[in-house]
Amino acid sequence: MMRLFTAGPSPFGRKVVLALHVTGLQDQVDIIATNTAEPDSENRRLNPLGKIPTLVTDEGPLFDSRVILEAIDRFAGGDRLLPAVGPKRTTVQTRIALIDGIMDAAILIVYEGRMRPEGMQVQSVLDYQRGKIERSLAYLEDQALQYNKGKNPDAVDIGLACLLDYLDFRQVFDWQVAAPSLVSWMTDFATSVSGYKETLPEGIAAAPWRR
Ligand SMILES: N[C@@H](CCC(=O)N[C@@H](CS)C(=O)NCC(=O)O)C(=O)O
Repeated sequence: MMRLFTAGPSPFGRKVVLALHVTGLQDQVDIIATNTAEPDSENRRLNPLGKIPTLVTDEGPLFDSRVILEAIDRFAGGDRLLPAVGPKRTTVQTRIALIDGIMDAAILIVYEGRMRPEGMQVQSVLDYQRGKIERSLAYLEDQALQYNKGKNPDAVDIGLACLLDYLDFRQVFDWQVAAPSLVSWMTDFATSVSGYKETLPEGIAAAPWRR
């Protein structure tokens, strides 16, 4: 049995849980609710960065989410979450880097509010991260993405769904205004992909595709 250190609200952790659902491997993993702020945690011993997700496998502790999704793809026989080899794989990896980069910016904004004492947040720091989110959403909007992979999303699709829900969950950025075409993308993803509803962060606001 593998063990996954994660937390319900984590968009990076949710990527892994969704990838396990999509590949049918979810029964092979015990999920361990993890508080990243706890100093003496098993997760910190396994992953000195202390970040989640960490997946403990026969091959050792694996992190981060991008690496874990590549491993899950391999455990599931390959060519499920990423194309096997060649330029298509590199293109997908670049798209994953974009989505993860937007998530990092969103998390830094949330941490500015959570970790700095009240009144010590610096607007220019927040704006710098918001700029990344704004430009990246405009870039995605320009691509007029459509979700048409049914039950078999790739690692980019999984990341994008987790990202948009996280932006809503933490109310970091109104992506529906910045990238209106992603509403139908999200609706098609949510209605096609197994595990979408089960993995929603608890307390996320209602939306038509979350019903
Ligand atoms: N690049 C990492 C990012 C993971 C990450 O930032 N996770 C957050 C929770 S969503 C975390 O562990 N934060 C605590 C910390 O940074 O110490 C990944 O893809 O897994």
